[in-house]
Amino acid sequence: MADEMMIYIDGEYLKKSEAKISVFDHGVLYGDGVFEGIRAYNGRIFKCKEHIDRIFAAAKAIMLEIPLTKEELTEVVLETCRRNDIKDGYIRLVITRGTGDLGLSPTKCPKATVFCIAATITLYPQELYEKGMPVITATQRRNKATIVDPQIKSLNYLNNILAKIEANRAGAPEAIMLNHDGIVAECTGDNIFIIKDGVIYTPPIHVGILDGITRKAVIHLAKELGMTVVESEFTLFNVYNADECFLTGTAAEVIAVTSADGRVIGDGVPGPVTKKLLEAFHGYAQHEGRAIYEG
Ligand code: PXG
Repeated sequence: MADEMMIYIDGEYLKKSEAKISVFDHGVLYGDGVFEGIRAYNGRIFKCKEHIDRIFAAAKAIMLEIPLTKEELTEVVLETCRRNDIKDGYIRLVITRGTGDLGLSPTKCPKATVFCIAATITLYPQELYEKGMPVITATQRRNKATIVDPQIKSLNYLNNILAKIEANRAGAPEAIMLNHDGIVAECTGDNIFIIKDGVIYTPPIHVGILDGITRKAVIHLAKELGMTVVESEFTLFNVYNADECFLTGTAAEVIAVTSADGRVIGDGVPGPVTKKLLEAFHGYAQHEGRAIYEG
C-alpha cells in the first residue's frame, strides 16, 4: 500500500500532497468539464465501459476533446486503482477544459486536464439501508435539457448542490428534484424509482435526468427477476401514494425511501421489491466488471 494516496494527473502519478491543478484551469474558473463517479467491487471496476462511454459522450456534448483514447482512459482508471491497492473503492475521474486565461473562451485552453482519484467511499450509514430514509422535495428545479442537459455529468453541479442544501436543512439525506413542469425527475445524486401494484416505475431520460448507470443495471436486474419496469412520467402524488420507493446511484447503490415530504411511503419500512433488488445488485456487483489485477 502506498504511504500516501497516488493521484493521476495528465500522465503522471503524484502523491496526494503534490497533486495540484492550476487556478487558471477552466474546471475551477467556470465548472467547464465533465466527471464520473465509479465504484470498484471485489477487484473489478463496476460498469467500466459504461462510465468511459458516458464521459466521452458528455465531453462530445460540450465539445471537449479528451486527449486519450477510451482504452487509454480505461487504463488510467485501472492503474490509479493498482497504485492505491484498491479492491473496493470509489473512483473520481475528471476531465476539465484545461488551463486557459481569465476569459471564458475555451479556445484559450490548449489541452484538457485529466485527473483520477481512487479512494474509499463513505456510504450512507448502514441504519439508513435497514430502515430506509426520508426525502424532501427541493424547491430548486432540475435544470432543463434545453439549458444544460442533465445527461451531461458536468463539473457544474450547483443546481444539484442547491437542492442538497435544502435537503440538509430539512434533515433529509436526499432531495427529490422536479423538472420544469413539476414532473418527478431524479434526486441530487441518485435516480428515483417507485413501485405501485407490483409495477416498477422510473422517470424516462427525456424528463431531464442523468442516464444513471446504476439505474440501468437495476432495470436489467428487475427484468431478469421477472418484474415489470415502466419508464414513465409521474408526479409527487404517485411518490406519496407508492407502495415502495427507492433510489439508485453509484455511491448509494439501492436505498429505500420511506417518507417523502412527511408522507409515509407504503408501510414506512424498506419494502420487499426494494430489498430483493438491493440483494440482487450486491450479488451482481461482486462479479460484474473489468478486472483491475491480472490473475
Ligand atoms: N443523478 C444524478 C444527478 C447524479 O449525479 C445519479 C443520478 C446516479 O447515476 P449513476 O450513474 O451513478 O448510477 C448521479 C450520480 C455521490 C455522487 O458521491 C454521485 C454523483 C455525482 C457526484 C457525487 O453520491 N452522481
